[in-house]
Amino acid sequence: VRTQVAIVGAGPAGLVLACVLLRAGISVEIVERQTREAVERRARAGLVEHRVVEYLRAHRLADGLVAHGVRHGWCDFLGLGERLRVDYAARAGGAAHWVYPQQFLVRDLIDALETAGGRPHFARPVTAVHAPAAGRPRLRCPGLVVEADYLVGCDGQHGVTRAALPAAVRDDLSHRYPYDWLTVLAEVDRPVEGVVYAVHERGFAGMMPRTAQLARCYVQIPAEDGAERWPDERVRRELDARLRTAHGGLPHIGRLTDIGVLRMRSTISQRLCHGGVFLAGDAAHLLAPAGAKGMNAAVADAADLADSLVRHYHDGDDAPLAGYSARRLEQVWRVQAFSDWLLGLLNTSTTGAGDVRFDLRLKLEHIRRLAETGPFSTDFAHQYAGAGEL
Ligand code: RFL
Repeated sequence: VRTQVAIVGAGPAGLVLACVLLRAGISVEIVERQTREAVERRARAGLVEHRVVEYLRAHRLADGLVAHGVRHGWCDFLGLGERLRVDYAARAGGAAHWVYPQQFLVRDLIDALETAGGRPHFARPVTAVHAPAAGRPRLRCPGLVVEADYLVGCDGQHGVTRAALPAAVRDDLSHRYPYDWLTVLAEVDRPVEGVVYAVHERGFAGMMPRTAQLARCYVQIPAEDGAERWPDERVRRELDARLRTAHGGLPHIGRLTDIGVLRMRSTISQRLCHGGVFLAGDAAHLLAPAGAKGMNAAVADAADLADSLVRHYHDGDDAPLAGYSARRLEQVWRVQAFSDWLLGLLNTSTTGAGDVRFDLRLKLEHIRRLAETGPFSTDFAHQYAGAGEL
């Protein structure tokens, strides 16, 4: 098959890119390893930034999100017996998150793609990507070879596209944090009203709204600890110990599902293109998983690349495509710096000498400044909510 743009991976990045290009009259082939049912069931992110929602809205890709998502503009920090509310939407000129599970957004995007005439190839793992420095790129999967003007790898951190680019071109920069996060989906007896971050001497714990019956919870654990060392009872005990405060107010946690460990690491490639091949989303950068930035950055990459490709095909202007890597890396590093700072605030240092209460007392001081009005909390609010435009 010959096409203008070939896309590997039908996650948020690949699907947004495919929808925008197809509607602009550019031919697209999108190839996904998993079945449609599997990608529509994969529960991951849930907080969509203000600027991402605005972009999706402007491209008529946010109907489901706006109809069924919930706007969310504050978060609570628990620490040393205090519960401090950070009303970030008020400080960011009304910019807020929308709570909408990633798998619902993915389902909506697949529907939109099909309505626009797209036919995604599901259950076709790409086994090889040919990424020449000059000339047309190609991908191969069972029963199909696609040759394209441009090929975009939206196939995540372990995808084949990033592996097909020369390591010296990507020049990855990586960082390993000295702890991991256990993550579970918890059934709750009523919706979690808002994001809760607990800083605690036993380590961080967090609770994020997802649906009326489900919350995503996180528990800081020692680096390289295995999920098998965390039976339900132990997870429940730690969530209780770290999230309960004298102020109470959190829903009861019922059955736990989808237990996994997030290895806390970041990798950012220093170059996101090579010849006609581009990287977007997790394939280009695995961000520190705090502040709910991964899916949002993935859509932001797709939005930039879609606009750049439209300019190339409609106006013959190649400058936007040539600047994609530099433009996105500037934004991505800004987001990474924010997430890295938030991780430092949330996680308890388990290695340092001295009294853990000293560390907690310091954290509380930062949190108090986030809860007050002033330039510190205003800057946090803008970055956290993703104020402004993509
Ligand atoms: P995705 O979503 O991983 O999609 C990549 C797609 O590529 C397919 N694929 C292939 N297809 C064909 N051939 C191959 N050889 C292929 N190899 C892979 C995969 O099957 C898949 O469908 O990447 P994308 O589009 O870049 O999107 C990135 C986001 O999914 C990711 O950053 C977020 O989920 C991260 N993340 C969160 N981000 C947020 O913005 N807010 C959050 O609240 C948030 N919470 C989370 C998260 C990630 C989590 N996990 C499990 C990693 C919570 C969790 C638990």
